[in-house]
Amino acid sequence: MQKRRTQVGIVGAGPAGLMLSQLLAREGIDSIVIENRSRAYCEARIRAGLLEQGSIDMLGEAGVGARMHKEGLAHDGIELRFGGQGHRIDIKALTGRNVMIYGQHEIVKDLNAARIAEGGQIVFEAGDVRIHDFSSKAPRITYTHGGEPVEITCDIIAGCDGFHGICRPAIPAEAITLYDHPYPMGWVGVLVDAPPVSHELVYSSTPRGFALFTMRSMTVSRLYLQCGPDEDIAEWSDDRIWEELELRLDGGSDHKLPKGPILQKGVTEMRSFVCEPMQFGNLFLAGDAAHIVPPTGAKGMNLAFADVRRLSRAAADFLKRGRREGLDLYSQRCLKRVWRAQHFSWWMTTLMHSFDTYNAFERRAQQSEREYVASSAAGAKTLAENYAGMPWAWDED
Ligand code: RFL
Ligand code: PHB
Repeated sequence: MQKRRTQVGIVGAGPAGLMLSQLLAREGIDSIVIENRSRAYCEARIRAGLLEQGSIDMLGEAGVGARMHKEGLAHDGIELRFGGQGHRIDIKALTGRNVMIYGQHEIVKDLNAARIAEGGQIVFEAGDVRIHDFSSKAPRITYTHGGEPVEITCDIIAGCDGFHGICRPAIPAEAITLYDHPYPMGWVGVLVDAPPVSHELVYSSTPRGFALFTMRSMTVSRLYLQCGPDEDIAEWSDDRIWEELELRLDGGSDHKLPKGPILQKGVTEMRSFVCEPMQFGNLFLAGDAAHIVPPTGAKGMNLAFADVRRLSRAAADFLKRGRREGLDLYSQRCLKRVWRAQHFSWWMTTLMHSFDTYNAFERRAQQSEREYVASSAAGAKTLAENYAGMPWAWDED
């Protein structure tokens, strides 16, 4: 058995794990990231696209913002469409902040490159990853690499291994409360080699269901359609996707949907989930390992970054100065932002999707809420403030 030692053992090389490793390195703290997939797989996984102002700033401060600033698309607003009309929400005018379109897989590439260039340690294609003794002062991670067993001893373990990872299930069930709220729908997502329909994102609510028109660049579109909860992507031919997108753009004359080859397609489930507390002994969960949101509010990766920003500071305070307060209060402090994003994501989802179970009253009340957001400065500002992301000062210690 090969034996290794580090200060922070990080399980998972997604945005949370890689950013944590990068922030810790900036504090002079040593970490090893253990990932069960290959680097190529992680760098090709198409997921999030929208960064809040706080995440944009954080990538810059972490020394990985150069390509994002060059290639990312800064957006000042979004369009909500319903009843055949578009309503622009001017995020910049309402909050003084903006958002950025830059693919999660590009961020993962930038973080991998930066970590590896600085001598950071990331183990890809690790097998049988397990965590042990995390209630003690010397937690361990074991895994196999190239068929060889390896053991890492560390001071703390960061569980950054996503919703389906091994860290959260390792916590004794009686020590945590799980809040789980599935939705009766999913999203079909496609990546298309064609320019976006509009220079800003369009969130469209129609009686046929919701659609989102977003992008990865000015030549590649990312399009989503509300579908049933467990749908098979094989049921969604390219023709069916285009027909549904046209109908749900509900565009009248002001939008013409550009078409092109579909490069990738898949179905995403919709769920709200929180694990409380997000820690046990010397194991700290961050990102999707601790909580997930439906993608309507574009909050998942942004929350993952907020968690690891806090965790990196708390870990530095403990490992450099022996002060444990930040670690002890990690979960409590994270959860204020987590629950704000949970409510906002649930609210955006219920605002814009069609629910088969709604009665006539619920449909009219939902319509009234959409009209309120689009026509009242206070309604629009609430959406804008949450969409751009609450500033760091809002939940600073
Ligand atoms: P990840 O990205 O799931 O990374 C976890 C990593 O852990 C690895 N892993 C393991 N490693 C070792 N051993 C094991 N046993 C392991 N099990 C798993 C995995 O291979 C992976 O590399 O979690 P992380 O880092 O917390 O990041 C979270 C984000 O990925 C997620 O919240 C976002 O993608 C959510 N999301 C969005 N977030 C935004 O902020 N803005 C958006 O615009 C946005 N759009 C989206 C989204 C998610 C979507 N899908 C597909 C769920 C749009 C979609 C369609
Ligand atoms: C994306 O670009 O993939 C995206 C943007 C905004 C969302 C969800 C996904 O709300």
